[in-house]
Amino acid sequence: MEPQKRVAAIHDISGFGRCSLTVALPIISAAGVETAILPTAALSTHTGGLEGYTYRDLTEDIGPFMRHWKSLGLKFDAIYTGFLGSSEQVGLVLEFFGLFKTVGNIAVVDPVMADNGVMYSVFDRSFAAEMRRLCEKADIIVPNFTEAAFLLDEEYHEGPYTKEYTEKMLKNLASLGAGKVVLTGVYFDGEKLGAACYDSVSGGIYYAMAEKIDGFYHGTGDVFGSALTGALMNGKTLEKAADIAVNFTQKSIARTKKAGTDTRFGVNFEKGLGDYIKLVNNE
Ligand code: PXL
Repeated sequence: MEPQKRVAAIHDISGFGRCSLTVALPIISAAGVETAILPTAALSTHTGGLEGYTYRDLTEDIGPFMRHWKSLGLKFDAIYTGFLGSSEQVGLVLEFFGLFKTVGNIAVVDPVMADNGVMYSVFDRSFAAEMRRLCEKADIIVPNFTEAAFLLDEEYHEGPYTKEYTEKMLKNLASLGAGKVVLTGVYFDGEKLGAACYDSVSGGIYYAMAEKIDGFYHGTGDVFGSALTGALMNGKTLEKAADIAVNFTQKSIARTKKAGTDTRFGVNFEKGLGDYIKLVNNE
């Protein structure tokens, strides 16, 4: 049996609302991968439309956390980063890369900061330059179209998109430094939505698409990024991992839509974990 893979997941923990670590930990664990978590902040809920959330910044703990892990001789097969609260936290994650990034492992960076053409309420546009610093050092970046535009210092365009625009974005994003780009929220018509993958070494572009469901569901980027990371850690190619992650995310949205749950409460990914486990294990 192959040695178990280990991921370091660096995100906030929002107690309610199914995003960041409350999504990354169960999904990556379900993929059979050991998941070490480095919480960047503790919130009562995420900041996406839920009023009155608490926010405990954990910046001071990040340095001691990583130095302790280093002293234990820990090694990671992937570093997966998401929501970071400040430019200082970006700097600390870059330090984390300095301590734990190797030629053999991968850094998956989701530049969580914006959606639907606007920055999340806790950020302003200048934060995009901070996220760009992290994307430069990543192996794979996983932005949505808003994050992609802001990383490139461009205006956001609403979909539907053209293949030409999507592929130009993929190439411009790769030129920031990450060899591989997975752009989410890609759709060309009202029928399908998914992710576009680009490998700047092979030049290959791949679209992982599923039936489009109308509406905005919170936390889907984190569900997608976590499922992608878990699948990659099981030896799946980027294309196959994107197919698995799109399928898992789309079914989670479909279940949530059927139940009529408040879209701010995140999606029902839990009921899809059984199928996800089978897919990552080729069953
Ligand atoms: O899902 C992205 C995310 C993660 N963490 C926090 C957030 C958001 C998006 O709003 O507010 C705290």
